[in-house]
Amino acid sequence: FLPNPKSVAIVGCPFRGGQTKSGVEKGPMHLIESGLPQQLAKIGWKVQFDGELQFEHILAEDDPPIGNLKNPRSVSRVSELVAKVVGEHAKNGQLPLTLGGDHSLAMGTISGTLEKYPDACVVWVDAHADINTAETSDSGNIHGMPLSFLLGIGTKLKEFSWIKPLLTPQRLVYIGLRDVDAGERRILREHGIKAFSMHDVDKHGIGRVVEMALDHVNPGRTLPIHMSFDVDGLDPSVTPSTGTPVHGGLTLREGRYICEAIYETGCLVALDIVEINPSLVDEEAAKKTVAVGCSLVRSALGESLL
Ligand code: HAR
Ligand code: MN
Ligand code: MN
Ligand code: MN
Repeated sequence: FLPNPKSVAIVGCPFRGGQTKSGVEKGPMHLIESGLPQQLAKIGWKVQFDGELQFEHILAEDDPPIGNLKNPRSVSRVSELVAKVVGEHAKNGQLPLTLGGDHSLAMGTISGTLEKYPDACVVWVDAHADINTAETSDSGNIHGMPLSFLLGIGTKLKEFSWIKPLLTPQRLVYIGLRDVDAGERRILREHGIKAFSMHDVDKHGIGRVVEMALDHVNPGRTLPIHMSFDVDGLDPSVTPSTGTPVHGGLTLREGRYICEAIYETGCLVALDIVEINPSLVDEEAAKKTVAVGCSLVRSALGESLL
């Protein structure tokens, strides 16, 4: 499925409305300015980047909570636009690389991927399950909920009626989980969704975990893969500049190994890198986190170590 010639379209999404900390909207520009487009060109990709998407005109000026959901109209409109842009790049035969921004954007990116590849599977790398519904979420932050919308779980809201719940539970797999809410555990169990926690990574090693994850969602390695990578899946010592760090995460090598192994399948069709917040901690931490973000993308797009 990898485009040939290799062609990547960078979709910069300066959006923070899925959570409450400011600064995550600056993530995409930091990745760009640290040279990500040039790095991808250097490893053989034709790179299209026409500047970040502009969201100001579609952010709802008046966006009171619906139930406990924060910024629901803005999140919905932004994701709907992202779905269109990602879907168009995919239809053009490009690999959409979405730079966040917070993880609510995945409602858009995965919707866009499924538009072109209805049988795509999703590899979700994260400390969190991001599968709360409006009913189970304590925070009301929609970045903790995108997968419930994509799966069509929970109360349907007319504001999000553009989302086609095309993702099925058996086409989703997680790696890196270690902060899962009680309501999310129930959802994972009820829907039989496969998840590899940090316990599994410690027990089996990352090589075996990625193999088992792919055997579950993509047994013949014949389905397209959308990888959604939240940098908080890595340990905070590796990616400190993120809004909800959780200790005990993936090492840099484990994170890059996941990306390398997904590239090796030849099935990657879309990639998200989200939740880099350069305004948290300090400048050194931001630089480090951005550099790690770039290295994950390079690994997923085939940078070889030898
Ligand atoms: N589970 C919590 C919630 O729903 C925390 C979610 C934190 N989310 C992210 N995305 N950083 O993975 O609010
Ligand atoms: Mn997370
Ligand atoms: Mn928690
Ligand atoms: Mn996430």
